[in-house]
Amino acid sequence: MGYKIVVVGATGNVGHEMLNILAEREFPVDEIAALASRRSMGTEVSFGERTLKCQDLEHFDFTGWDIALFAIGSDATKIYAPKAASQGCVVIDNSSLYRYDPDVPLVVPEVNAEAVDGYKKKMIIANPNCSTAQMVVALKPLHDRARIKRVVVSTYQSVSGSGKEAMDELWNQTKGMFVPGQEVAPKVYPKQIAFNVIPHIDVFLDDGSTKEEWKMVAETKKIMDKSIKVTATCVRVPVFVGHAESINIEFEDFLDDDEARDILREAPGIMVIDKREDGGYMTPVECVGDYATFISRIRQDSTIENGLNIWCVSDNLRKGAALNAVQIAETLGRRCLKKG
Ligand code: 11C
Repeated sequence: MGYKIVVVGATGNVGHEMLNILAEREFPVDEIAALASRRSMGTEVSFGERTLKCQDLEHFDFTGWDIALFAIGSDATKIYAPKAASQGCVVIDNSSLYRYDPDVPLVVPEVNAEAVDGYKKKMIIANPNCSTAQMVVALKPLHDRARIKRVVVSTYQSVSGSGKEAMDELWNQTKGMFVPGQEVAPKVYPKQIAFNVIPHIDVFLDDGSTKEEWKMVAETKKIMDKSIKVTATCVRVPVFVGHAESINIEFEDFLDDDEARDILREAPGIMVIDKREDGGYMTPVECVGDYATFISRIRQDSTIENGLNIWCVSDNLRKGAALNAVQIAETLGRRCLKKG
């Protein structure tokens, strides 16, 4: 016996990956519904070998459905997540709406799987921001061994994090650079993204940081340990899929790079690719479609007492969004909603 699963936002980048990953991982599905906004009603989406027709989110009755994976914006989530929850369906939400609510668990299963048990308060579990998810997977096993005091992270984030229109903007702007008269002005981003990098993701806050940077701080504390200090600089780069992060970590205890490498090799969800030679590291284009968080360039930071630098790469639509949501559903099934 399996679950009755709903995917909300099935035509988007993340919803599409949710369907793929549920099928790939053979999630025990008895029945599945793909939902989208009214204008996408009837659009066909793939679920393994099957084709599903999108149903209208607005009129969907969640009664009798077990789990809904939400991959729509916060505004629509605010309307439909409480509706699904009140009809008895557990919501796993990819938006930022509930992440900082103390009554909603924020979960990365490799790090805090047990937190899903708190789902009952609101019948909602939040999925973290993509840049946080891959970072905490990398940090957790190191924190368990040597206690992290402070993290300095710089991100190199792909355009798929901003949705399909942003991917089109990068593609069209890149092509347009070579055809006189066909230059494409920035629309999704405030500046040209083709052949450029933009140190600005999400809105600016009063202290000069951006919301994306704030999310990395607040979410790491909620998922891992509120005593960890995090400072982030988040940058958009002209890459379609795959976020990269340069992470500098300061520990309470000494941890050398060889031991860190061994710990990371054994840790769940991580693949270490770290040869100190040309090409002996991971890059975003190589991680696309993979489940792992890849760690490379593990090395001592000799400018502080107990410091390490690492390079962390992951598919932002998978571990950063859809895969993590499906892993939460798997964890919820194992721990709380057993079937059969
Ligand atoms: C980006 N990280 O790359 C964002 C996308 O809070 O879930 C996901 C935003 C979020 O633009």
